[in-house]
Amino acid sequence: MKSMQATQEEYFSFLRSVSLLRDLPEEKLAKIVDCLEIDYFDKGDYIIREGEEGNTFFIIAKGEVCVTQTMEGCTEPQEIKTLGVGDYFGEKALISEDVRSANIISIENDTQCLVVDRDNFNQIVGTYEELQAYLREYVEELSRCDERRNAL
Ligand code: WNU
Repeated sequence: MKSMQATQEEYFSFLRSVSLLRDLPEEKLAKIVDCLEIDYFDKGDYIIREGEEGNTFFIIAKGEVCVTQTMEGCTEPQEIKTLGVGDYFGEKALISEDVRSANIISIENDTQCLVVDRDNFNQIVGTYEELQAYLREYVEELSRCDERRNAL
């Protein structure tokens, strides 16, 4: 029977297709492949809960998720965007050393996420200045988006 598990090589070329990782040196990408875990989620599953502590970074390998967030004046968290294959999330809690700032909910069955823990994330991103600078800027932009939404 053919294994359902993708080969290391398939992960390697998938990761190369992720815009964030496009310019990473070969050996760093290989390191991510070595430390990867895969998590599977069904429709409606919470991958991340706003306000909880988090120590992981995710890359979507299959399926779709939606991002929702508490908003002033709303009783229910509001949907702010959807993410699909090749998109990533969870970097903000790691970079700002804060709790999770939004919910991430699987909106398909069999959504698959590649998961990188904080230590590996720091080793990969922390030793690659351009990537670190890019993510820091992006995270600041997200905070501004959060403020703007709540100011409406
Ligand atoms: C947003 N506000 C906040 C997204 C993913 C990656 C990048 C946008 Cl580089 P976390 C919750 C996660 C958070 C982000 C993600 O949700 N997120 C947002 C927003 O407008 N978070 N506060 N949009 S999708 C996205 C840019 O990854 O990281 O660890 O957990 O706080």
